[in-house]
Amino acid sequence: MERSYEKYFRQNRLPHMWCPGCGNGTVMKAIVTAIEKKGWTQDNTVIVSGIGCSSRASGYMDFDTLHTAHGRAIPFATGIKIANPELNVVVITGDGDCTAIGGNHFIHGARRNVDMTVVLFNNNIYGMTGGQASPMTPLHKKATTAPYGTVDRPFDACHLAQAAGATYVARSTAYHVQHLADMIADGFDNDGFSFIEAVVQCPTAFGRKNKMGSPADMMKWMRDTGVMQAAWEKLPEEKREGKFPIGLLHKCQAEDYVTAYQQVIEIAGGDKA
Ligand SMILES: Cc1ncc(C[n+]2csc(CCOP(=O)(O)OP(=O)(O)O)c2C)c(N)n1
Ligand code: SF4
Ligand SMILES: [Mg+2]
Repeated sequence: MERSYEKYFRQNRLPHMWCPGCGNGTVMKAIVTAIEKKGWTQDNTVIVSGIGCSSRASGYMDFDTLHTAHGRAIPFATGIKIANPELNVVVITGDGDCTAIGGNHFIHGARRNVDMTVVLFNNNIYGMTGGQASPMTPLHKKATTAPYGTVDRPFDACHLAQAAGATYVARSTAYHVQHLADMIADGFDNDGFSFIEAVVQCPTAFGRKNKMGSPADMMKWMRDTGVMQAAWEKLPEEKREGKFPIGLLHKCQAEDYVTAYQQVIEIAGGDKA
């Protein structure tokens, strides 16, 4: 039987503002699928987002939600988690939101290993403001700020998350819907900073400028360029050009920030006594 996810969305906020063919709704649905899979509820889950097309998702989702300032979702989420460690905290962010204006918050959230799951909607561009290049726009791709193609080398946000200390790092795409939901659900299981990059099509601001065809063509591009991690490892260097690995990319154990902070509170309380 087809399962209904309607209850997870604020009907009075629909229809959404995303362009026809935008992949943001697919990633939003994957998050909800993962929440349901883990048995999390609308009362014990908080969704926090920054600013951008992708970050509008928090307004459509019927949980306790916070639509914060551009790039600042992770510090807000950190405060929520510290104030009430029982809550499940999910951050929705864009490639610009997370790695440009929010880049510092991102690396320090990972460094502290705050127990939250960050889902980065990577459409390779600033969608909301009309198509400026982001730090994740691939080399030589066009943007309104790079009409001849960008010469800035892009971040690999997964490498960045791992290097900064994230304890779970994965990537998937809006084409690999079930895989994406599974990667997010596995991130929920990690007691620490979990980071999932969801590659997503933006036919309006990125696809059109780079002649990537219809939204369906962009999904085929994700199908053909996203390579499962096991196959990626066997792929010779010359065949990796233009492609990227998807799946679990990194996992390790480290004490999470709330547990460490709790110990400080106990020590400080002990001093007073
Ligand atoms: C402090 C501040 N600076 C700039 C902006 C303008 N702004 C809004 S969204 C955005 C970029 C969004 O890009 P991204 O995070 O990739 O999200 P997308 O729209 O692509 O989903 C910018 C620069 C803002 N809202 N606030
Ligand atoms: S501009 Fe791009 S990311 Fe924004 S709603 Fe339209 S297709 Fe989606
Ligand atoms: Mg973007």
